[in-house]
Amino acid sequence: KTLTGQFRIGGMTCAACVNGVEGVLRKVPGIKRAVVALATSSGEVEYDPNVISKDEIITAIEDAGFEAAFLR
Ligand code: 9UX
Repeated sequence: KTLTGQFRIGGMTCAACVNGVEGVLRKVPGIKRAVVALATSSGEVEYDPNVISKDEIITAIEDAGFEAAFLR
């Protein structure tokens, strides 16, 4: 099973931030795909809800030093 979640990600100011957030997310177990956009301060994540929750994805983003909120 795969779900798609969209997140608002605050605090990214350059392309390296984007790469950093994507790199962190892609290493998290249960996350299958992560695409982060600087222009919209957002990211889309495909994940296995049996392995990781939306709240845990937000925590992973925050642990990387950015602000995160669930969009839908
Ligand atoms: Mo860019 Mo982000 O220089 O934490 S990597 S500001």
